[in-house]
Amino acid sequence: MSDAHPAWLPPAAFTTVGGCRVLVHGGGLLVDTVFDEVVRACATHGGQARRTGDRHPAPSGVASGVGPSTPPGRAGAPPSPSGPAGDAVDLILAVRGAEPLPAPAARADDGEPLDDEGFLLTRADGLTVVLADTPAGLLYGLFHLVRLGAGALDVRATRRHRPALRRRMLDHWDNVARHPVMGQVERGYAGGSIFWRDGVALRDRERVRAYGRLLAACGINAVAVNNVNVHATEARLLIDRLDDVAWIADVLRPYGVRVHLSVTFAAPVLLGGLPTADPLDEAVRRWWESATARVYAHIPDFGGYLVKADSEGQPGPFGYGRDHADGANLLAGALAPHGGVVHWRAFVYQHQQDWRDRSTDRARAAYDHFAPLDGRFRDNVILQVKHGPIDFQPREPVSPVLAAMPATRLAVELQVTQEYTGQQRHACYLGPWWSEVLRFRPWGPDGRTVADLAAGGGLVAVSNVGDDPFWTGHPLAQANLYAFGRLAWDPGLDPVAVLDEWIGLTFPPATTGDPALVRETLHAVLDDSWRTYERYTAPLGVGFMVRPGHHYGPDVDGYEYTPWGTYHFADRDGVGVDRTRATGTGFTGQYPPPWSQVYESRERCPDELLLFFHHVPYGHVLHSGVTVVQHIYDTHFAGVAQVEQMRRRWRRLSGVIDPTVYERVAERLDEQLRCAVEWRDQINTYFFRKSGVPDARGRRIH
Ligand code: GCW
Repeated sequence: MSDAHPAWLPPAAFTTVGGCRVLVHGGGLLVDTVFDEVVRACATHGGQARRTGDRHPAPSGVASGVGPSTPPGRAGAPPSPSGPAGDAVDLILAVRGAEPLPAPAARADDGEPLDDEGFLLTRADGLTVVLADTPAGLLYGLFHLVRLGAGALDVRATRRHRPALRRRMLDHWDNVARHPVMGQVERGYAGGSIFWRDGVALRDRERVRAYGRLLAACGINAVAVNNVNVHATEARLLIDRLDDVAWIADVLRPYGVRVHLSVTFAAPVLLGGLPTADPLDEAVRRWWESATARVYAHIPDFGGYLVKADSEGQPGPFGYGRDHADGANLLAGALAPHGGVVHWRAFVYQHQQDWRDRSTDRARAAYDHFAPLDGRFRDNVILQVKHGPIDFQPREPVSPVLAAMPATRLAVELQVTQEYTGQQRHACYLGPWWSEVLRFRPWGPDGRTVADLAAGGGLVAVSNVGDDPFWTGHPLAQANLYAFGRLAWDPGLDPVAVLDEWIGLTFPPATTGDPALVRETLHAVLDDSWRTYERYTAPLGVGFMVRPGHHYGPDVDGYEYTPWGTYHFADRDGVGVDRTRATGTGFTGQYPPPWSQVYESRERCPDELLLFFHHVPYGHVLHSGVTVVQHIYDTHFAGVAQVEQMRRRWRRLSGVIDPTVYERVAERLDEQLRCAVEWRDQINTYFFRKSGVPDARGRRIH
């Protein structure tokens, strides 16, 4: 095993499964994976692993009945019914297929189809049965049992499980060659890349395999292996460095994770020597077709391309006077015969805006570019839309693009890497934020949710993983990666319950000095940490106010006079961006009712988004009953007090959990507090100086 932290798959998480007599039934690569997992768990925890229904010979020594006949720790367990070979079993994991199911599994089978990745969990004849139609379904069933822990043997009701979203994908913003400004991983806060270093492929099989395993265990099934900003070295992955991509695909395949590649729209020029990359040019079309055929010759189950075009300097169809449907359809055409998809990003805006120009609103850009194209995209184009209209701020409304494209497959893009939420130096559990986004109903209470709208495309997130021993720099940021996968599988899950799962797996009771204290402390630190972060940073949805460039820490006017289109317009009277139809940029008109009306109205707009939609006087009274400026002071004092409290609580775990985890988190909480104080003082001082309004409670403002 790699020396990386086991994250949510420590050996102790397999105590129950590994203590059972397990029968795995079925054939194929992913069933081999399931069997390997079970064999390994049983070797650690004293159970037995057997396999049937596999037409390929199993590895020697594990084919039939290994381990003691009565597993340790199970003395006195009720006698179990017989498996097909006459040996007792506690647990069957079986794929329905050509070969007959073991008898108890056959009795549990209701014959209803289970979907590509789904499984059925039931209890029959005193044993637990997982049934799937595909090896992938079985793999997800196994990890579900792991999550259940002891509950895996106490299944009371039959339940079918299937993912709500088909593609659950992580985008790695990993560069192959270290970028002079952005480094090895753009917006990466966990060391280098697990795939690439200084221009070469790392090929660390153990690490990448361990990664695939973690992804499968939380439900993720696709990965894009390089940054959406495709520089010269990365562009070559498509042609002469395909072996590097194929290697990653080979290592991730046993865990059901497919590989995607970010490509540059200019590839035909850059790599093919053509004079143009015009999407309507015949030679360009042929070039993409043959390049894509070569990709599939290397990687038969290749997922497809990911493209950032005409955005922040990346080339795109606009360069040839074409639109984004022309661009996306070109690549989709090349991928279609092979079953691949193109994830085409909707993050297109004018990044060289004149701050004096009040008519351009960055929030409007994605809708203005893409809504008119609805219906023109091929079936295998997935329009990948950032969840908010600006850029992964700790608070934004949901992007109006999601409600504007009924004839287009949509994927929602989240940011697990904490670019704007503390950069993995701050503990900030994002599950509750994503859950709000996924449950949001753009047409009001009776309409569909964002998760429904993404069902045909998927949920995508920018990865927070690097070569750091804890994977994510901040050990508690692992919870974000885990929660992303789980919410992509089931957006209806309660994010605090997901956190609880993560705690149980990552800190198994048997491995800590005081399981109840560990659980309670992690909840106390993380449950509300996103709202805490929101309290001490930019207020009421106005966003940014971060240091330009690296985006860490406060700088209230840092972006105010820049070309990036992220302004707050604070003056002596008030603050916020007027995005109304009546007097502002008209952005509110991009929403369907009721939100177009709710956001338009200062009175009805939710407090937490007030400054995103309105420019209001400092004395404007919020629904909460306090004025805007008093709210700013109150939340900033409260946010810091909460971080102090988080830090105090964490200290109680000293000597109770793994000291390396304890120390790393403790260190980061010190930095979080330092930074939160800086945010509080800069924001409060700024607004006090602008408004001249003193704090009603007389606290110290500088
Ligand atoms: O949030 C911004 C980041 C850029 C990133 C861009 C994008 C990959 O600051 O670093 O570029 O979004 O999403 O394309």
